[in-house]
Amino acid sequence: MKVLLINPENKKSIYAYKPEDVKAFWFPKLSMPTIAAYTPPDVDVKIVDECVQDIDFNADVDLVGISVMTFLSTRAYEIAAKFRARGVKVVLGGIHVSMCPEEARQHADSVVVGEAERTWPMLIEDFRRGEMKPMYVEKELSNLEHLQTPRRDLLKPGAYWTTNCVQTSRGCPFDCDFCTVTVFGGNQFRLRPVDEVVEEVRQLNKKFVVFVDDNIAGHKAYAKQLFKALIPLKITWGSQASLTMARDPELLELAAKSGCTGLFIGVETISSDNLASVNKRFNKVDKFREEFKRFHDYGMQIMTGMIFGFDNDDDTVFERTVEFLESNRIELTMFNILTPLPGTNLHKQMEAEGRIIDRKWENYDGRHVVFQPKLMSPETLQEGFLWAYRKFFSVPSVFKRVLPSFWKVPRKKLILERLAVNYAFRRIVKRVPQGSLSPLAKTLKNLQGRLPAIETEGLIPNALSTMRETIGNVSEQVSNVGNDLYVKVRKSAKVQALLIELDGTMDKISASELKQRIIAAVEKSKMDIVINFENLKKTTPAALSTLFDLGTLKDKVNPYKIKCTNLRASFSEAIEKINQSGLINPLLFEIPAEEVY
Ligand code: B12
Ligand code: SF4
Repeated sequence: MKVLLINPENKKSIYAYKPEDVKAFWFPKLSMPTIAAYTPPDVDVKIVDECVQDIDFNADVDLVGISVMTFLSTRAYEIAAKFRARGVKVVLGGIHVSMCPEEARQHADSVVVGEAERTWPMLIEDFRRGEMKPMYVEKELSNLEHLQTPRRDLLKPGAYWTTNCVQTSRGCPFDCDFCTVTVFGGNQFRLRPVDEVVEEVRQLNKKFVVFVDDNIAGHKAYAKQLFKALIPLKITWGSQASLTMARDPELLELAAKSGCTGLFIGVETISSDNLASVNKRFNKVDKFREEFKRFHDYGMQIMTGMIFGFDNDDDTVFERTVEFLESNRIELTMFNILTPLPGTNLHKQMEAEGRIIDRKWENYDGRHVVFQPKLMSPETLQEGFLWAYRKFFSVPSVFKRVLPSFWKVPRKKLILERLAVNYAFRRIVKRVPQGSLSPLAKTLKNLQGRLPAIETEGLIPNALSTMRETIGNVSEQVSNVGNDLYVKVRKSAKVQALLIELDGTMDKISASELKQRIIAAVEKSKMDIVINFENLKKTTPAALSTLFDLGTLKDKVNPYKIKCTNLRASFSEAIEKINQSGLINPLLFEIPAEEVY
């Protein structure tokens, strides 16, 4: 009996990797090598990975198995149809099939739902007897003991950056709304016995290994045990981990000692509101800088996973994110557009909100906008994503990010490798459209920032937040900023207006600068401005009358309006004082927060 296992690739996509890209930084998934390992020994089994090989549709085979990720399902169904037209039976399996089994059934003779270590051998036996069932469902999750070693020998030799891929765990202890890992593997984090992992690594007899886990540090005690056991093997390795790894100094030290040279880390966004909205609160934005530094101090390279398009992302997110990554000297990044993958909470939520605008699975690759974003248009999101990619992999950015770690990296050769991978990414970036930032992005960026506040006399505290503190109801939003004035801006999703969030302290000088910026922003954006005073800690009557001084403000922004929310509730005392001095701006009007949020 002859079985052909196929890993599809959408070669029509401009984002598809070319053989030279695969050779430069790509490694295979273990899906097909694992299925091959569970194929009975008397069966002749071959693997074709379309990333590096062409499929021979006339091949002499009895059964074809295809591994299906969502964005490759269209291609997988195309391949299935070609073999089935010849009368060859086709089995589909993998994550997409497990999430959408009824859809996959339309395109195959049989589908395998869930993990297949137990069901695949059963399917083969049924097939031999001519009794293959239309669906095999694995309801249990195996305990990962005594797994067969994946058949890496069946992968095209020399085609990949590395094929030394080993899995130590399945699943993840977390459950981020956009991710399928926990949906597929259950929220049970399963671990392979350390000695079995070590033995597999030893048998590979290779200097560099990739652990294709979802979160290698998901179980700290296990990870420490594993890293200790790896030390004598004197390998170097890379993997995927959550930022929580940086919070355990012993774990980090053991990772470094065991040879960790780099990690892919799902940072996702630089907004804590975004993280909260997708159940990823364990990423702490205010700790990012310090946590990255801890990895860097051990000479480890960080590849961040960043996602654009969350509900709090507006036109400025692209530039801010790239600047943030550059300032933290992040060596590599994988930008993604938020994608509501089937089976995820995010998908359910977007579906319920009627926000899905594209149902073509080939566009669910993290590079296309398939939903309606909240604070920007789909076009702005698409263009901004492309812009960020190009900017991040531009030559000045590469030098800014990679070279400073020269002194920290234990072996200088690693720096050359890091430059080479950046160069390889540049090749891809140059093949795809260049992208652009929306004109609004610049306006918003110019308006926001930190303005120094010098005055210390006559400051009046925000009555609203004082009251909240007294009753112990301080929202997560209230930040611990210092004395300066912090200005955050975004476009309102509800009305045609720019929303300005003030935080910190506003004195006369910072108020005057803010006013100039507001005038410039109105001229450029042609929109009303709404200023929220809810989180401004302190200000002076003089600062408020400077900001709202009629003579300069009204004429300059006409016909647009400057509106406020939470001004009177926060600073009634200051307003009272201005009233007494007769300086209050009669056109300044307050609107309820619900109108704009
Ligand atoms: C390593 C990895 C990568 C690597 C390498 C990927 C590559 N060469 O394609 C990197 C980091 C580069 C990567 C990139 C991406 N990845 Co990835 N990746 C993984 C990861 C962590 C491990 C894959 C692996 O080797 N698993 C081990 C094998 C043994 O498990 P398995 O694939 O589930 O296979 C089992 C069963 O599913 C089943 N099975 C699978 N196929 C078949 C076929 C048949 C016929 C049968 C019978 C059974 C069967 O049997 C196997 C044994 O039980 C998985 C998560 C995971 N735990 O699987 C994500 C995962 C596969 N990736 C995912 C995604 C989204 C991506 C990206 C699109 C992200 C992005 N936007 O850039 C890219 C695109 C990759 C590409 N091909 O272009 C998603 C897929 C979601 C989906 N619905 O499609 C996953 C599930 C993670 C997630 N966050 O949800 N990825
Ligand atoms: S931490 Fe990473 S792997 Fe785990 S659920 Fe979140 S996104 Fe998925």
